[in-house]
Amino acid sequence: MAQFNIAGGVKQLEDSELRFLEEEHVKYIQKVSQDTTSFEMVVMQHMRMSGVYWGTTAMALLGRNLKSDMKSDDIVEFVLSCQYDNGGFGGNVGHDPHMLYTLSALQVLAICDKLDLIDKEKVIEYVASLQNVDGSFNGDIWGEIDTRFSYCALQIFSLLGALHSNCFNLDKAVEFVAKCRNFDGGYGAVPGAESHAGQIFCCIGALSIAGALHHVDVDLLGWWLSERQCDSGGLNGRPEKQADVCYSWWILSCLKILGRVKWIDEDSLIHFILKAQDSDGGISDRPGNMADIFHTFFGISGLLLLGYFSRDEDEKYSRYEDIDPTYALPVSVVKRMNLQPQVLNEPEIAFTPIVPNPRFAEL
Ligand code: GRG
Repeated sequence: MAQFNIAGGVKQLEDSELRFLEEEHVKYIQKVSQDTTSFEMVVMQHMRMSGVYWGTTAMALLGRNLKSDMKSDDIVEFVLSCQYDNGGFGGNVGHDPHMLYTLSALQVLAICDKLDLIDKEKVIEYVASLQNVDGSFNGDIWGEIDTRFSYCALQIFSLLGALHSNCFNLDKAVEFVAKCRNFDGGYGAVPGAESHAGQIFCCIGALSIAGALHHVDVDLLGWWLSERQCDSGGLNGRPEKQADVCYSWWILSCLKILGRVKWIDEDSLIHFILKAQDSDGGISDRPGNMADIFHTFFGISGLLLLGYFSRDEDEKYSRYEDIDPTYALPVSVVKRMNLQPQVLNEPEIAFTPIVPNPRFAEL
């Protein structure tokens, strides 16, 4: 019997009935996609574009028909209505353009195969205008700098076929990301900032898109990332913090790109993600909490990267799509667009990270 948690009103599955709740998640994603009036949706309205990306991508990964199951024509119309004359996209109609939502918009259009509907040169000009002389990128005209925006910019240029054009400086962009590497092998938001798994994803993703993974200290970073696994099986984003389902994506995608997924205990992470499902649909940050679309998308993506669905022998998941760890898009989209992210092979000799890392003895 599912348990009812009075504090959060969330129904959790017992260990004995633990399974992936496909139909419930599909209904949850459809409900959230139509919702513009609940409290949760009102407070998230400034980032609706990213919400649309999480929901649409999750449904594509589950092998659903986007036209009928997600009303993708309406979604494309919404995305187009958020574009500005300067080429950038806002997080919602009437909201200012920003790098984050420009990437989400392009990712949705890429999934729906509708990139031809926009003026690509305008978008390229907008993103290029946000690059600084040190290679970093601002998020918008107000000037915040963060490696998130480096990743967004490189993915946008790549989706628009402009990665190797001279409209921006790719070498400088790579140099800036490389400068954000810390003594522990991780990366932060700017040079010298604390290593954080979300920022590490952005830096590894950017370097993978640029074909510049030689900047990474692969074993040191692989060790730091695998150290993020907590007793619960879930992963945290930095030392001494709580595990959160979204790090299943931020960390596993990096380990996948670096060929080191086997360095974590996959079964206990699968257990953590499945326990974070609400039996009415949706996945939360950790077991017992309220579900949301962000964690639902990253929970499903984590299970895909862990190969959970290919373990099933009766092929009930055969229509599911793999997710590309660099682009965070279905692999079929990455192939259709002929994108070629760099990934590293698994090491030939199995390595079990030791705690503490012996290389710290040298410091
Ligand atoms: C296309 C997948 C994709 C991403 C686009 C926006 C972006 C690029 C990346 C965001 C990377 C990032 C910084 C993720 C972290 C998100 C998160 C859960 C932040 C919470 O930070 P804290 O400090 O949480 O509140 P902790 O877990 O450290 O306590």
